[in-house]
Amino acid sequence: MTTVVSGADVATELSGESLLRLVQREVGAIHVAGFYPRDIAERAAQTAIGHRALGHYHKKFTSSVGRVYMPHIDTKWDPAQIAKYHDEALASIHEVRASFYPYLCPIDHLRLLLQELWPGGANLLRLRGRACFVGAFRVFQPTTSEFYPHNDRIDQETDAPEIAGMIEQLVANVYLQVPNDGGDLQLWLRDPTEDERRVILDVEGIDPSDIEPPRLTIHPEPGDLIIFSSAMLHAVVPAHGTHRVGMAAFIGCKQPEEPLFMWS
Ligand SMILES: O=C(O)CCC(=O)C(=O)O
Ligand SMILES: [Fe+2]
Repeated sequence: MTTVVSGADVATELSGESLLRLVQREVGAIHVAGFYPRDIAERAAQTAIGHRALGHYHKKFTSSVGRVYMPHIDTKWDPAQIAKYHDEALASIHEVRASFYPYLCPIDHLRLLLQELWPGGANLLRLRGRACFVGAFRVFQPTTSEFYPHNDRIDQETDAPEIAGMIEQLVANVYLQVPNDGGDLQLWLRDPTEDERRVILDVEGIDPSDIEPPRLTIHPEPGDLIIFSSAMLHAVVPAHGTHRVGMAAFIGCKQPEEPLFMWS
């Protein structure tokens, strides 16, 4: 993956051009304010907070953050967990979609837009031919939940042949509920060093006092869409007052003429 970031510019529109610039690392993020209606977003946040499938990430620093349905990172190279992830994937996608009915689920909307805007279109990721889940809700508890500086890369989670040729991994978050106080997204706009990479693989986060201040800090509003490189360092600071709730999807990028791939 390239390391060049020419500035800390943020694109405000989702287009084929802004996506190409993000993948080239010419902009630090795409931030579309009001991507999704605020009232429907806030209702969906309540569904996520009370969801029967709300569980937790498995690593030391991320375990305070709740997520609905199994994310790929929790497959942990374990054949039984990999089988479970793929067995449940499509039913989980359908349940997420149904939970928004009669409205369009924001991650489904994004999936359609990427299909239309990216030169090579966009597909659901399949690994060894099996469909992945996409559309995880993430629930940060007030005050206690945070993500330390980390990065996310599918090539650290699988060696399935479908990921060969990926040049960048993005992550899209649609924010459903964000308190006014805290919950900022921080972006460092650089890849982790080899030492940082080892710490992240071990505990899924670097102590924030061990690195320089972030290059970009964004306070999302409910209904906003933010897309950035998940391969570069990023963090979420604690939120105060209410839960911080979002929906997240990873986006794998090959050459522009190849389709994007989405999963959670
Ligand atoms: O919730 C956010 O703002 C971003 C969380 C994150 O680390 C990610 O989506 O990879
Ligand atoms: Fe992340």
